[in-house]
Amino acid sequence: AGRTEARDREDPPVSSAILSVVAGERVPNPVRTTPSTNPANTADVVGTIGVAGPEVFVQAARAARDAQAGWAALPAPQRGQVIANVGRLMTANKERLAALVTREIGKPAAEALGEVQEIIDTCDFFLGEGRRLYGQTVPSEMPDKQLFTFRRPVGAVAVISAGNFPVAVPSWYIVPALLCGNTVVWKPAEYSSVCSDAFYQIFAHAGVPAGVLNVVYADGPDTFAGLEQSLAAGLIDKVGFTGSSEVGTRIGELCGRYLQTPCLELGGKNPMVITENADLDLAVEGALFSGFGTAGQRCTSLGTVIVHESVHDEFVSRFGAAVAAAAMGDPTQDVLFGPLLDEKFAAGFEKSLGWIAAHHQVIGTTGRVTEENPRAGFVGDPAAGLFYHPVIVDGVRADDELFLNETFGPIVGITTYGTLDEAIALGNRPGYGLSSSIYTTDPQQAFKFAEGISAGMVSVNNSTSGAEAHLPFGGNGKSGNGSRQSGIWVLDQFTRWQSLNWDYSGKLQKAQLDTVTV
Ligand code: UN1
Repeated sequence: AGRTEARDREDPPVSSAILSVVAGERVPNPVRTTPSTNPANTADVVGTIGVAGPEVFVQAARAARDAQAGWAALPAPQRGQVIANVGRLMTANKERLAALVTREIGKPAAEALGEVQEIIDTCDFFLGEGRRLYGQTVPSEMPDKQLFTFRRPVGAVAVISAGNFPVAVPSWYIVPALLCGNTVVWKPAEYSSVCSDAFYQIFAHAGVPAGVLNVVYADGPDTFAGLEQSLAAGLIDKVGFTGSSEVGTRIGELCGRYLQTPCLELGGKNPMVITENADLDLAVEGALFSGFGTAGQRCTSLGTVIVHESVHDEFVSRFGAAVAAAAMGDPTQDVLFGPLLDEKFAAGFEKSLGWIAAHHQVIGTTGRVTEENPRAGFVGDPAAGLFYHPVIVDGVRADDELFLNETFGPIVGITTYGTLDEAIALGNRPGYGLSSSIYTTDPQQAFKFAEGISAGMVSVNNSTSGAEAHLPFGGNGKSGNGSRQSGIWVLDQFTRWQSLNWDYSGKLQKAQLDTVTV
C-alpha cells in the first residue's frame, strides 16, 4: 500500500490546469477549464484554471474543519513563526510575485510591488501577535474567585476575495485567521487564479500544514451553492468577503440564516472635499492618484471631487491638465494606470460610460483606447488590451447615477459646494462609507469633516486610497457591515471571547445572590 501511495503521489492526474487544493492534494477532474489572460495583451494566456463544482467547496470546508483542532493546538507563538516564514518567502519572491500580478491583472509594476509589500507588512504585524493574543484578568464580585478572558479561534473560515488586489487583500484575512488558530477555505477571483496559486504555494512552503489552507477555484453561483451547503452542514464558522455591495448583501443574508456575522469589505463611492484654502497642487496630485491609479479599480478609489465653488475653475483646469499629461498603458512600464482587470470589468465600465454619455458633458475623450484614437502619453500597443481613456465629468448632480453608484474604472466626477456642511452632506449622500478625504489648511475644517462624514477611513491632505496595513480598514453603510480588518481590530473577526470564572472558595458562591453590597 505504501508503494501505491508513493506512486500515486508521483503520477498526478494529467492536467496542465491549475487545480483546487483540498487537504494538501490537488483535486482532479474540474468541471471546466478557463484561460486567465493578460488584460494588457489579451493574446497572452497566463495560465489555465481548472474550475471546480460546489461539492469541492464542501470538501474543502470539511478538510478545514478536520484540520482545525490540530492547528489550534500548536502554540500561538509557533503559528507566528509560520507567519514569519510566509513573510520571509514573500520578501524573497517579491519581484516574481509582483511581475505575475502585473501580467495577470495589469497592475502597474510599482503598485504591484507595493501590493506584495502589503502582505509582508501584514505578516510583520501578525507574527508578533502570536506572542500576544492577550486575554484579561478581571476582578470578581465575590471573594476567592478569579475571572479571566481568552481569545479562542472561531473555527473554519471561508474567504472569498476579489482580484483587484489578488494577493494583498487575501492576506488581510488569511494571515490573521491562521495566526488566531483558524483554518481556511479560500475562493479567489477566477481572473487572478495564477497569482492565487503562487500565493498558496508560498504558504505551503512556509509550513502551513495540509488542510489548514484550502483553495477552491469556482465560479460565483457554484461558490454560493458550496458555501450554503457548508454553512448548512455546520462546516464554516465565519465568512470573509471582499467584493461588490450587491454580492456582499447576498452573502450577509445567507450568513444571517445561520446566525453568522460575516466580515464584509464592499464597494465605495469615496468623496474628496477640496476647500477654499486647500493647497491645489497637492489636491490635484491626490485626485490623480486616487481617481486614476489602479485605473480607478480600488474599493478606495476616488469617486467624486466635491470642490468649493470659489476654487472650482482653477482646480478643474489644473486637474484636467494633470490627467492629460499622465502616462497610461503598458503596466510593466512607469505608468499611472494600465488596463481594466478583465473583460467583465471592461463590460461593466462601458455600461457606466453609457449613462455618462447620455447625461453629462465629459471633459476629454471616452471609451476604449484603439489604434485610431490613442492619446498622448500612451505607452505600448493601445489595441492589444483592455485600455480605457481617463474620464472626468464636471457638473455632476447629487441625484445622478454617476454621483450615487460605484463605477470601478478610470472616471472621476466633480461637483461644487458652498458650506462645509453641504460638502459633508454631499459626501454622505451615496450611502456608501468606506474612504474619504479632505484637502484643507484649516484643522477645524478637517476635524469637523471627520466627525460628519460617515466613512470608516478619513484622510486629511492625502488620497482616498492607500491605507496602511496596520490601521482598521473597513466601511459603513453600503461599504460593509461595520467589520474592520487589519491591525489588532481584525482579531475580533477571527477570535471569540471566552470568559472563565474559577472559584476556589470551596463553596457554591452565587453571583448577584451572594454578593455583599456595601
Ligand atoms: C481594495 O481595493 O479592496 O487602501 C483594497 C488601499 C489599499 C487596499 C485597497 N491598501 O487603497
